[in-house]
Amino acid sequence: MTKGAPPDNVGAVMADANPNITDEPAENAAPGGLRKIIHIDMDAFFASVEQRDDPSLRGLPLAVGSATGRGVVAAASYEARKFGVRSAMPSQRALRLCPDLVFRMPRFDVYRDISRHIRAIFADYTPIIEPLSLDEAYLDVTADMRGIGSATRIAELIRERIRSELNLTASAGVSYNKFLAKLASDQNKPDGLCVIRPGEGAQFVAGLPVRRFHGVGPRGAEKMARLGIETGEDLRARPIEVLREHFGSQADYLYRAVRGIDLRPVQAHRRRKSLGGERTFAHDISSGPALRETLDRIVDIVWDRIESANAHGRTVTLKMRFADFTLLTRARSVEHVVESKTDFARIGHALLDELLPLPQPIRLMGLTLSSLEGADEAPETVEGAPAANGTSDSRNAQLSLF
Ligand code: DCP
Ligand code: MG
Repeated sequence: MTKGAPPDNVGAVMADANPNITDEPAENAAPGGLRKIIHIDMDAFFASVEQRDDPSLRGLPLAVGSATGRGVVAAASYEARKFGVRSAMPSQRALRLCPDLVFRMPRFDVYRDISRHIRAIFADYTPIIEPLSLDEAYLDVTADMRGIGSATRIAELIRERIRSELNLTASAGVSYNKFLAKLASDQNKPDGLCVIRPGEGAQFVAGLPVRRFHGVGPRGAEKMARLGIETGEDLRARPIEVLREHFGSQADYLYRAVRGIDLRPVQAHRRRKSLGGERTFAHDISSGPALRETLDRIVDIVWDRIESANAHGRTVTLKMRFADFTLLTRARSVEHVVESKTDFARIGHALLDELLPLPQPIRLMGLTLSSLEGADEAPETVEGAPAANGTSDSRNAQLSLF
């Protein structure tokens, strides 16, 4: 990917390069009219569950995760967030920001049970459910199968049931595509609801920082900042060719999204094929101890994800990208499944040890578990937005359900 200086036309509003994309809402229509999509996301999920089950934790800044060594915060209660504590932050840093921070270890079995329960609630309103993780999902409620009358009302009913049946809160976003529904659920967190009505999407997106867009991770946001792109409006001002040059396969998704257009259908019952994570370093590394330590950190994060997804897999793949960008992968499979974090780490280290000493420093390391059985449905990757698909040819916008 090109880092490069911002192009000459920074700030200029360019004409749409793709004549097939006009504007929302008609471009978002499924055959028969606009879709009605709800995105539901539990509030401070792991932390709220711990506060629910242990009243002494209520009102306190709480982090779920390990406080020791190289532990990271998995979830932070809203009280902790006031101090700047966030998911994925090293616990030691979180403690510096908030010395009174209380830590609890995660209880994945409990989170999984709750996840099953909320999915059962969703299923009372639609069969078209696409979970993104244990605590969030897209629902397509276009069909309104229970005749409730509005997508907003369905979202309210779901939130009320989560509160009464589980004693937890969820936030919901209601809109006419996935991109907007997810932005909306984040808008009034915690315990909030936000509706983006047909015709409002592009304007809503224009004022938001790009890091809030699903598919734009921290690295993507940094890259955009280097190009002078901070908000949806900035992004919209860039022609498709420029986005393609800098953001490759993500360009078309971004180009549409920033216009409030997202054609991706809600996909029920997708299955993961693999689960992993990777890390790019600020400085290339090559020494054995540094490589091993890095691998341990990746194992910590990836194994959490594997547990969250209840995934069981047989193949571990180590990936390294060298300073000159050449890629090397090494994989090993076990006969049954990789049973534990210790096994996962052991195989990862064995793969690494076989490659030492490295011919040159590396800039990225990743570890993946694949040949999965029984994993939860696939979430979209955090960094790479999924390709848009589906078609839209109907201008019969059906606005009433909002
Ligand atoms: N999680 C994790 N590691 C991360 C991010 C999240 O283990 N880097 C876990 C803990 C979270 C849960 O996944 O509780 C859900 O993630 P969310 O991003 O939805 O965050 P929360 O539900 O904690 O907070 P919010 O109210 O912002 O949704
Ligand atoms: Mg959440």
